Amino acid sequence: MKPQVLVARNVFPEVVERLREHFEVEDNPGDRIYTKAELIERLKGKVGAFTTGSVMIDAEVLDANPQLRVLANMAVGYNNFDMAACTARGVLCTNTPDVLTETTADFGFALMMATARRIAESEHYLRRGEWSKWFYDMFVGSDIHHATLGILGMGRIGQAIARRGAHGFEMRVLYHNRSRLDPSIEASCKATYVGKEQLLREADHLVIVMPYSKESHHAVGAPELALMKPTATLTNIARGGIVDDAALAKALAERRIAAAGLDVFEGEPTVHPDLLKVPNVVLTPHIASATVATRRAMADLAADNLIAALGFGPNAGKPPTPINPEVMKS
Ligand code: 8YV
Repeated sequence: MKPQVLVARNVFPEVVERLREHFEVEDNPGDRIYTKAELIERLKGKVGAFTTGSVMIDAEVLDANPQLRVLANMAVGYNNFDMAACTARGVLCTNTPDVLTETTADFGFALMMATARRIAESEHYLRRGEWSKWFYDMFVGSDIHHATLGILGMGRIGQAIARRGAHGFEMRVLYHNRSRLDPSIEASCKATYVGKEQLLREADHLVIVMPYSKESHHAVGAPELALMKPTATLTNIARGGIVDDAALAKALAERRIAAAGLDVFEGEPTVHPDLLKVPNVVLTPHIASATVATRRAMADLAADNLIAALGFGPNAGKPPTPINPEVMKS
């Protein structure tokens, strides 16, 4: 009898088939979003789970399923896992870094550009049939090239955005991070480390790429927005909850900053109603990693992790991208 695993969301059928070579798989082709009670029930008897960012795993879920050994998240972010609870119970967690870095950076840059150059707002105007003549200040925005790019969170994706800005658009790049990067990385990104306050004050375009945690909750709220230039833009491709969406909607409505581009939201897929009312925000439904090739690479890596962590395949016992490898030693 093969070990049982749960594939908690719908994914590429080929990836599910690959999992079936090693496991009894309960999949979710209807893509039902399980309630916590349903998730607990579905996990019964399963030693592993293939999850995405919407599948919340906490101590209650784990305690109801003490047989669970491995959680493979198809995402680089893993704030849907209570890591302390997983590690304390010896549950190995994996994520999908690297494979989505460049794709996500492309999107972050695109969203920043759409925001600065008012692409969505002007398209809506055209579609409404309001375009009747050219005028000199029609949808004037702000330049990207030679402007100051401020990056909050300088991990792999932040660095990839910095490289695009510095080398492609000759931007001045400032960053703030929990820790300062190695000088060789700073040099390759042409990026200068500054304090958070200086970053907020000097950025023409602020891009948020930091991970979400209790500590980063509302890292950008009313006080931080108040430091920004009235001409500045803010782009968030990290996680909902890092920005205080209500405070941002107010700042946008009062034109205290020029515009925002948001791919992630507090409580998504619900979007703060005030954000839907302001014109100077570009809103996208958490699609920064959404290219066919990258989503497939993420699914493949999550499957590789699940297979290897449960002791199968060519890398048996050596999952490629563990989050808490310390549980493998115990
Ligand atoms: C995913 C993401 O689309 O990888 C991440 O952390 O935010 C996105 O790439 C999403 O989380 C699905 O799991």
